[in-house]
Amino acid sequence: MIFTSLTTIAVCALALVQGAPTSNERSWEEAYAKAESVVNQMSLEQKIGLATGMGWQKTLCVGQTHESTSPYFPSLCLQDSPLGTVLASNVTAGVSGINAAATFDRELMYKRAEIIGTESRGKGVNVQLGPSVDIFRSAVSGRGWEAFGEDPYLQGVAGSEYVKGVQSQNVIATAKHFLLNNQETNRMKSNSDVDDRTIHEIYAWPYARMIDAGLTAVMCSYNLYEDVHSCENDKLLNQILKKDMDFKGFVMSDWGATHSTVASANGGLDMTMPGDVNMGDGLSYYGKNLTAAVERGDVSEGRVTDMALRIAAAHYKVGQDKGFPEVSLKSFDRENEPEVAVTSDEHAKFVRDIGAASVVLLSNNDILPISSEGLNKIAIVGSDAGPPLLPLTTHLNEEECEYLACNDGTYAMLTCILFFLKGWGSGSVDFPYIVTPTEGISKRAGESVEVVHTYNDWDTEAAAELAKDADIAFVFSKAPAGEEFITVEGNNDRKNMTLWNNGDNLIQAVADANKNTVVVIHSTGPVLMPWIDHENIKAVVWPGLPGQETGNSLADVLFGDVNPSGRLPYTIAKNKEDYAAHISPKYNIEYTEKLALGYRHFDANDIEPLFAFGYGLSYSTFEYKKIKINTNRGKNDVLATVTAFVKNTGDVDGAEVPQAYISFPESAGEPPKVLRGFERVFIKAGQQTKVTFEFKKIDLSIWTEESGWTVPEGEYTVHVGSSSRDIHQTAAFSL
Ligand SMILES: *[C@@H]1O[C@H](CO)[C@@H](O)[C@H](O)[C@H]1NC(C)=O
Ligand SMILES: *[C@@H]1O[C@H](CO)[C@@H](O)[C@H](O)[C@H]1NC(C)=O
Ligand SMILES: CC(=O)N[C@H]1CO[C@H](CO)[C@@H](O)[C@@H]1O
Repeated sequence: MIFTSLTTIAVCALALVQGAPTSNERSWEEAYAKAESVVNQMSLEQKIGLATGMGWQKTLCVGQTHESTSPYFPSLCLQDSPLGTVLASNVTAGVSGINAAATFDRELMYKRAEIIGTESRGKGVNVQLGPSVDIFRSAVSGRGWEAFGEDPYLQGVAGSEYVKGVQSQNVIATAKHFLLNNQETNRMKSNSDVDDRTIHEIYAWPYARMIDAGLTAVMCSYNLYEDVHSCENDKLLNQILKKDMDFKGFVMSDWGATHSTVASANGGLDMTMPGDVNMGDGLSYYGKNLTAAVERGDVSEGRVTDMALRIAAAHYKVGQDKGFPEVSLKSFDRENEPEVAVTSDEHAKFVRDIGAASVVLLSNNDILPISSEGLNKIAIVGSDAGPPLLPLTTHLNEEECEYLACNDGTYAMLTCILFFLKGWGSGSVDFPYIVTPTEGISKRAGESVEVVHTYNDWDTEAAAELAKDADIAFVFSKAPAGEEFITVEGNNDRKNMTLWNNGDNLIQAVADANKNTVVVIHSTGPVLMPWIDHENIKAVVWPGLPGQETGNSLADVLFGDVNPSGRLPYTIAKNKEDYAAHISPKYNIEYTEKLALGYRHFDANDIEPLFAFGYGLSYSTFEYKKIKINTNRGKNDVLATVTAFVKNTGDVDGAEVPQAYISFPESAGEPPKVLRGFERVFIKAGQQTKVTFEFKKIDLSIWTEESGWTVPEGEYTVHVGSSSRDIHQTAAFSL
């Protein structure tokens, strides 16, 4: 069964049927007051009902809590994913988290999340299982693409915008996976061995920022820390999350990550998901087991009240207690159920725009944007430019998927349609349609241009033949990855950093044949580029995982309708060995790099990356001037303010992403520099704009075990530039 024209699958222009959000968010005080008035009337069993999932595949949602009838408290529906609503049709398949990060644009990050929130609400989803803020510790980690890259500051900003956007739609956002879940290999049984300072400054940092932004739920992870499972880890949940970071919402387990009754309840777990002891067995560590533990006195009733209060307060805080829609999901084997449509033309337009804004232009030797002058023929090579061979929304069993090769077609999120979650893991959603790169480019090129293509990745001779007399040749390749419970060609974490499907040979063959070769790569993370210095490769384009509008977003940038401004949210190294951290096959995963992760490690060890963190080209040029510092110790928590002027010195309008990196005083023991500010600014050709970076106490602090967050005394340097390796202006101040 091969579906040749997937794009004819209804491009739904759907009326939004869900009502508008009903009420504004409440403060935690107001939310707790409401929660107390209800929870104080509940029996022990009713409180435990809030904390216990009804079981795997027992309801339409991937997780659902029990209702309380008198006093009334609704059953809450929990549903993946960090990029939309899974197991549902008529939803938007937007850009991945890693693309949101690549925009370096707070407004786009917020707007993306607002759409995720609107659609979740429309589907009756109370608890949205995103954002993921797992730090991209290893360049080949399987789920790095769901989150926001290698830098904790960037993760903190992107995570906070996500929380604000989703919660503005009366939906509870869930930050995950707490904590130290940075690889898929052995994720159920490995122990992450990390020192306290590194935990606070790198891995817990984004959570602290999201808590400031009003975060209502956290998901604890599969792995262990200090030889204790995360979901019963007193130090992680009670001490760091709830005490040090003052988290007032609730903690749910990852699916099947609960391993006990008493230790979990006392260790800080507020809700077990999906409820079962083993997924689908109908038993539970909470439910009756928790009632018995309270009756025995092993868990206090006060602790159970705290669980129920945290859950109820989250619900009231986001204002989902009035007019919240009914659940409407396709779910597991009910794909013929009628479903509310929540996608729209407006959402699709946004996906196209943010897709274009997240394209990173890695190199460009005067070939882009494509000029229509003398353009008669375009060649497109590679399966990564074409349609998936499988339908985009159907259940298929594993044999069918393997038979048709799961990694066929353009890589826009996940193209493997497998089992019930059809993608590669719970971080995916169904595509309503997909505009392939070939379609996007052909449409934009217009009828006067001949576009020829081959999707055969293995016949390099045919590819060269096709490319040789084209005015410009695009060669596409990819490197997918995904969640642990599905393995494709032996990968979840990627086994290597090489392109898939013969990519390097294909690129080499096309470049040998055509002197205007443009390479386009869809990847979850860095890949090796042995062909990077080939003289015929005139540009390398890096669009990430852009979702349903992938071809249109790409064409917008290739033809210059959008001036690229995407930036790398991770470092692309020349060699795999250049990275600080690697996937560990051991039980005990030692985070020996400590604070020197990603670009911090490249800086500390003076290693030249292939493409630096924060890097990305524009069709214009920018000049930085007049950096100025004001120190205002103690005022509104802001210790220093830095301003600079950025001028668009080219002849096209475009956005620039000035970034501010801080060097701490020598004595602080920090890596050479760390990101502490960025701003995406749109500047017309010839114009200039002022950018301002404010550094708060937390931005200039380090974590010490003796005194917590501390501002070290001494000289700080601010570096303002357009990437971590392209610093234009520097200034110093003392605190
Ligand atoms: C209570 O938990 C144990 C595992 O510790 C499990 O075997 C048992 O079936 C559970 N009881 C119920 C009623 O779910
Ligand atoms: C890397 O892994 C991919 C995907 O499994 C595979 O296609 C490729 O051949 C591997 N490359 C090397 C050099 O092993
Ligand atoms: C209301 C609406 O447009 N529903 C559509 C949802 O998607 C399915 C296919 O997955 C269509 O058949 C429905 O028409």
